Amino acid sequence: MAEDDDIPLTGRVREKLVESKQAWAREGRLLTGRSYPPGADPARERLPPGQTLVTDWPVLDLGVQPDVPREKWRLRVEGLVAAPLRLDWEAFLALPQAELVNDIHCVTQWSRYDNRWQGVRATDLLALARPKEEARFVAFTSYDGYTTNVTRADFEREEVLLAHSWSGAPLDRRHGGPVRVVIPHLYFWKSPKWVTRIELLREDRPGFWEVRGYHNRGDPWAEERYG
Ligand SMILES: Nc1nc2c(c(=O)[nH]1)N[C@H]1C(S)=C(S)[C@@H](COP(=O)(O)O)O[C@H]1N2
Ligand SMILES: [Mo]
Repeated sequence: MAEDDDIPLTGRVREKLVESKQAWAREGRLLTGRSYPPGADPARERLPPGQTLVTDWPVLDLGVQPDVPREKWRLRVEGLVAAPLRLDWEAFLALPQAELVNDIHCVTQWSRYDNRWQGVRATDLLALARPKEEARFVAFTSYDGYTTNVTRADFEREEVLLAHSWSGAPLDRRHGGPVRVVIPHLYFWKSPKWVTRIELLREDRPGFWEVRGYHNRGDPWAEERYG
């Protein structure tokens, strides 16, 4: 499966779920506009506005959790790069490894603190691929056909990881194993599970939720949920 250039969005996506999330986006549901209590210093708050803390870890996707064995898994970094990469599992693990702890904020209003990830930093990956000057945007494609987009500046940050492990164990398939992206400073829909392709682009290319009414950037501190 994994070798194809085109990864079609699976026909089995949960259409109903997608439709209702899209309708929420249209109506601005979940836009709390909530501000912190008087006297609170937003710069010192850990929980972004409108979020609720959870201790479990909800699973959210389009209803298909692709089963990608490590031997078949590939990661490509291409587009506007001087040295396109095509990594298999062994090559990926041979890259410098990092461990990071961060908080997750999902647009559906849950946040989860202190997630411990192991993987490869985006900055290390990009140092190898050497993006060209004109590369300003990044588009991700996953094995389930999911796509999402960020600016190069949002991807090229110290805390952005291509994670293969969580809490010291291989990342569970339900949460995006073998490898998912983790971009902790944006809402979690910007962190693609089962990632296989990273493209550096001159022009922005809105992804699955971005064309369905979600915000293009998704900063939880600014409540950039929709539009
Ligand atoms: N490949 C892929 N990545 C995805 C999604 C998806 O449907 N497919 N859903 C996104 C959304 S909307 C969220 S909130 C998080 C959920 O990650 P989790 O299931 O590990 O909590 O994954 C994001 N990454
Ligand atoms: Mo989400």
